[in-house]
Amino acid sequence: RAEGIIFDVDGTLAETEEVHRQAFNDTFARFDLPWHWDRSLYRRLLDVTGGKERIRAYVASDDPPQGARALDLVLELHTAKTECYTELVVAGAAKLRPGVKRLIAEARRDSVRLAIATTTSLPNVEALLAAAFGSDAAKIFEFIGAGDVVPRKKPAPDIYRLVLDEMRMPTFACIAVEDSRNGLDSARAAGLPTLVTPSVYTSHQSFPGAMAVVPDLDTPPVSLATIAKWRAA
Ligand code: XBP
Ligand code: MG
Repeated sequence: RAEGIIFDVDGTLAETEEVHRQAFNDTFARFDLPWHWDRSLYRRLLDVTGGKERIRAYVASDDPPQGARALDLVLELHTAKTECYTELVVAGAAKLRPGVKRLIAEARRDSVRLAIATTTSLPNVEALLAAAFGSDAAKIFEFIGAGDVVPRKKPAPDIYRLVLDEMRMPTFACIAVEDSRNGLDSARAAGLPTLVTPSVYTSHQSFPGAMAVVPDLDTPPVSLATIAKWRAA
């Protein structure tokens, strides 16, 4: 059976990308940048993980008005975006996806160790966990690998390697849960069997090498026994 489960956050624990998109757009408006990331543009921009990296990639490829000014402001823009995002999440803008709470509860009962590997910034993760789990939030995940703690974000394996190191767990004892091709490639490159629950922004992607792909953790209900069966297959 899996002795450790490492969860991605955005798209996996919760459908957060519409909230990220709103936070980016609200921030652009606050900084008087005449930019608006609509859904189809944002789907393409999600190929680049990390908010700062995403803004830079947008300026480089789309050459938008005031791009040069925005590049000077990336860190400031991103700090403001994080503030905006966490406010929205604390106010309840992102709900856990189906089955997430149930599988986490089962894992905790069975002493399966839990961690997080994400490209999103740590305050974003903490806001989501606080909104979803209340006073339990700090007890659930033994380690949260987030944001800029590694130089190369997903699809590089660095964040998963860091989390495995911190847990002092061998790769074969753990699995990853992801929603995107970038996340899958990252976890696979670190050697982790990976369960994929595609999200609104990734359902068009393909997931070669995934241990299993299911619509969400409740369809059908994914338990520790289900995961053990997939791993043995
Ligand atoms: C999620 C992301 C993140 C968020 C923005 O990828 O790409 O960049 O969209 O977060 P994954 P920040 O689910 O694969 O980890 O703005 O805090 O970087
Ligand atoms: Mg994700």
